[in-house]
Amino acid sequence: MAVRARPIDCNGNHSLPYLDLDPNLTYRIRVVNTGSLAGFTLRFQEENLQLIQLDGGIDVEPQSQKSATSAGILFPGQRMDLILRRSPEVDDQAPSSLTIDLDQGCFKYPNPALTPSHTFPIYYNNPSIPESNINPSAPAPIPNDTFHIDIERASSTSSLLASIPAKAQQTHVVYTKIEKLARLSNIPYGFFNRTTWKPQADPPIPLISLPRHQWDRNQLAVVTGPEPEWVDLIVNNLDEGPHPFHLHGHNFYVLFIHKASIGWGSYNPFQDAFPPGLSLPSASSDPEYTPYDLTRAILRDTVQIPSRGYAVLRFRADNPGVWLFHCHIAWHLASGMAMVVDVLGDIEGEWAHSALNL
Ligand SMILES: [Cu+2]
Repeated sequence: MAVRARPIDCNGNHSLPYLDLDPNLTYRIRVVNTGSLAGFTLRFQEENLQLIQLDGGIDVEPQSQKSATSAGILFPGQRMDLILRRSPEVDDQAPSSLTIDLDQGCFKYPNPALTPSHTFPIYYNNPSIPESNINPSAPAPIPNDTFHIDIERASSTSSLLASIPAKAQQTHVVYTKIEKLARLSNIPYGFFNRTTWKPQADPPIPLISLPRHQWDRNQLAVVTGPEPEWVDLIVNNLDEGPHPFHLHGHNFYVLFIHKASIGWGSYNPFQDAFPPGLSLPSASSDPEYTPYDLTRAILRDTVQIPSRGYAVLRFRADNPGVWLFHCHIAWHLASGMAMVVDVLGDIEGEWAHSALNL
């Protein structure tokens, strides 16, 4: 049953939070999306931005556009580091503002109770602004025609990209979806392949100290083997919505992301001659040939995978452990949209004791 909602004003009559900056200083802004559902974009009125790092310390190639004023979309779990400078054309004392726009791509239906944009004042050289003097009404939103940094199109620095091999040593393919099944009382659950994840319960012992054959039926594992190897993980998103997937214990190179305009948009390299969404190459006899543009890859630990699309993630599986790979939308994880990546275990999964000296 639909329940009527009404707009909720979280600020009430209180003063807006504000930034108090010095126009002569350059600031490093570290942004973390700790949200449980939506991505967001930051827009500044009178400042210029430069994106320097993603996902906690991973350097990106400097942008040629020096006068960008907005950056995003930052999805749940993702981080970005920005350099913020006062625009040189602007009067030192002129007030400015920061607007945060919520991405509505994950909202299936219009929500009249949602205020998707919030604007906050920025003051310069005015450290003693009394709270009561701050205008409680929001500054006018910034027009949309500003230069934008699309962080999805950024690439890592060439030194980071130099270590990607032309081919991975192993390839794994998974499919993910939220499903409402009669056998699960029509309650939506997240799936990887045919498994909806729950914490290990039978027996209730951490996976890391349990031989793999004793893991319960709620654990889907990609097993990378006892030696460090380069792994391609191809994640097909069959769902109607996009999902931000996060891997623990490793960063991965995002080699390609595809969103289908028609059909499921899936890629199975064991069946398909070529990845959908990439142009067919001329016949190549080069054993090092790769369909992906490795000079444009981005190293990350959280990737937004579009609905009816896929992502090709390449990483070196060299950090021993049983690592969760999961959607970072809180209720999707809670409903089982997760699996594990078992790194440096032996064939039976007895590795934990020897590799970690447990
Ligand atoms: Cu999700």
